[in-house]
Amino acid sequence: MNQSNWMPIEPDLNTACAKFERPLEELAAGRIPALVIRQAWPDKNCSELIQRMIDEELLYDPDLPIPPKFQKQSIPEGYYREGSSAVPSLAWDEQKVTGKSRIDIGSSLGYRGSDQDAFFAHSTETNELFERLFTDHPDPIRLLYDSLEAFSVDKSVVTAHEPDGRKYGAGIIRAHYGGYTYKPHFDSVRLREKRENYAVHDFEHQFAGVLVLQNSTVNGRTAQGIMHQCLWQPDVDPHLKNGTFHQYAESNGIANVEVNLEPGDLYFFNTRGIHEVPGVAGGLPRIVLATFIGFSSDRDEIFVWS
Ligand SMILES: O=C(O)CCC(=O)C(=O)O
Ligand SMILES: [Fe+2]
Repeated sequence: MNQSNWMPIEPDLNTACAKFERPLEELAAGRIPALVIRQAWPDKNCSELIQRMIDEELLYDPDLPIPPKFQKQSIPEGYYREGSSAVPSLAWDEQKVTGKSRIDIGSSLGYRGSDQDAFFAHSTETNELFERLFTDHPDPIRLLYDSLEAFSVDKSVVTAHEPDGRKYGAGIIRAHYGGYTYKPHFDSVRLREKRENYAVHDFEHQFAGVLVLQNSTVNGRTAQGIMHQCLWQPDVDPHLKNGTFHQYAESNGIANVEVNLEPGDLYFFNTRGIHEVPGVAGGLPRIVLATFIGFSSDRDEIFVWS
């Protein structure tokens, strides 16, 4: 298949459902790079939510000096690769130099999962915060879950939980400042993090669902995700680790596509596919609502976590 055949399916649910009997199976098999819903959430909702988060001091205003509490909270670029329990505070000095940092509103399994009790306690607080934030306001997490359920045709979408009822964080809001970059990588609780002690480990496929709330722009260029037509295999690993994936892709004729999104656009992709988001150091941070998704053809429920 050449590059031009491997294209995101857009602009809406009906288009995907008219084209494929089961759009999520196409993602699972890597036959399409992404499912996109354009303007799934009105622009006005995006900007109102961001302002509310700044007012509540969940995010900081990039025009003002960075408040000290965010220095402690910020996540270093590339941290997700580690999957260990180390705290990131040492990296702050480096971030002051590069200006690249990330603020998470939510509970990341990749970041916090090494301590299971702490992870679920943190997730409970996150879910309470989101309840409060989205009571009497448009709820982007609901929108994401409902869209995913529609793509699934006949499955139900729930927040991931353990057999004893402990719930994962329902989603995570991430603000990326100063050109924060996701280098070529894949995400998998099964194949990369090997978190066998979590229920989400049991799903065959992992997807991401991401709603863009604000983009970062410099000279008309915006930060956008690039999907490579390459599902992770062990032999790709050295190239991800050594930073030579682009050469590897080039010499193996691996196609890629940039999924160009505006605030309010929602996309779903297979996180086993190698993907990246090169940063753009604009005045405003790129802010997204992000989720991970567990999908198995033979299971009626789809689990969502962050
Ligand atoms: O922000 C995005 O669009 C995707 C980010 C990503 O790849 C990740 O969080 O692992
Ligand atoms: Fe990713």
